[in-house]
Amino acid sequence: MSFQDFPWQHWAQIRSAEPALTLGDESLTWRELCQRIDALAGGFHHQGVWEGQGVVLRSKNCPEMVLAYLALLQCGARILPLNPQLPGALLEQLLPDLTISHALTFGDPLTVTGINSLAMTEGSGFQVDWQPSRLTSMTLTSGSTGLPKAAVHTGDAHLASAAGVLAVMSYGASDSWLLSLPLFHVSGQGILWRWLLAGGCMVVRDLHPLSHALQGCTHASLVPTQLWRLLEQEQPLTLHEVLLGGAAIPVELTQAAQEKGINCWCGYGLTELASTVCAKRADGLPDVGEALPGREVKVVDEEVWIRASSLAAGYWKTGKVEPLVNSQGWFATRDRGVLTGKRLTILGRLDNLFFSGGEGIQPEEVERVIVTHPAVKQAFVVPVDDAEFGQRPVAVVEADESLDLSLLAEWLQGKVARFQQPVRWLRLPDELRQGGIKISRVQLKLWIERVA
Ligand code: 4YB
Repeated sequence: MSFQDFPWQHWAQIRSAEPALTLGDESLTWRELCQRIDALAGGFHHQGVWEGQGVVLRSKNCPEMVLAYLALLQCGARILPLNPQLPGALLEQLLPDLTISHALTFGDPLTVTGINSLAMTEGSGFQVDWQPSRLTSMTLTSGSTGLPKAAVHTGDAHLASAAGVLAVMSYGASDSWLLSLPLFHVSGQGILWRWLLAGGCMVVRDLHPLSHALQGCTHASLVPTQLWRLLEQEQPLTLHEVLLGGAAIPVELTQAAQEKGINCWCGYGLTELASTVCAKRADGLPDVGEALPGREVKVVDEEVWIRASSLAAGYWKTGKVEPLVNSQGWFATRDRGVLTGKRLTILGRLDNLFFSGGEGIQPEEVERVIVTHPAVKQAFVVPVDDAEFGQRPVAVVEADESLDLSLLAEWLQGKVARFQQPVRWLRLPDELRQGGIKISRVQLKLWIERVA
């Protein structure tokens, strides 16, 4: 489907009085949504936001952030949604190369020279033309080394991402997708663009507790740990479909969800690809399914390569868009994978592979076994330096308080090779949950070095 106007204007023409967006307790129709966006876009334009400018939107998900994202699109801005928990020192290094002129922040102001603060004031309506090839968003990658990069996507790429997912999952006008993952991550933006493509309903609410936020929602995107926590609660759910992703998805998890009547979809996605690349209905097998329409996947020397209409135009660097495809026109992901027929299985990140006494350890391979323990929700295997072995594996787990970790070490014996057995077991500390959807392995390693 191609839009002639901004998607919300399109839906306001044909579904004017139908519900579009639930913001906390307030419900907006497509017509009301258009009015709110017009006024906000007018306010931003009045404050000097022009087409093509880079604008920081620093917030955790909230109604204002969603309205601001849409209004900035209507101003033709190149939006950089930011995790409010990113440290100021990192932003000072990062932002100068991202050509940012304004920042809208909820919470602490952003003090980086040359960036003007924006306020949520209303003005008389404003819009640029809808141009699907305009660069609309910059999303930071969660690279394992160095500074994050900003993958820049056009509206076309976001809509191509949405179309691929909606070719397999049904989501229509009478469905509500909870904005259950942050807009500063592609998984949150994926929800928003699917909502805009389908003209369904999106729900923006405080996510704690998740079971309350989900009331009345038919769809959600979750990382595996969120679904584990949800399944522990007793509340009945209206949830029909859950799209899982972001990390390895244990089959035990999808089976437990299925028993509670939740249909699970296993997805594999990346920032550069504007979220989901492969997906399948959970079927008790550990693969992530086939490439969705509009994507091609191949494996070269164990590495997953992707070609897709949802691929970012490039990484933004001081006003230029640096291409991210290799000389053969593919995006090489740094993920290790195998194709069985057309179905892809992800083995882990090539960058996570380390050597211990000459033996290669792919941490995700060991983690997959640890999380099959019924008291474990999440596990990480991280290398620590060792004079004799070069590096040795240490396990960091999120597990039931009552679980004695030494029993876990015992339980693992015989389930993985001896060189893969972690030499220490630690509990995941709260300080490493930084508002994002993933725990950073770099931060984990630094933390282990501090506490060891
Ligand atoms: C995986 C993986 C998998 C990613 N097995 N490793 O809309 C969605 O698709 C969605 C729904 C729910 C939760 C998350 C999502 C996402 O978009 C996730 C996108 C993402 O994680 N992007 S990322 O750039 O932060 O990380 C990408 C990396 O994550 C990949 O390169 C893989 O290493 C890993 N990953 N899905 C195993 N199913």
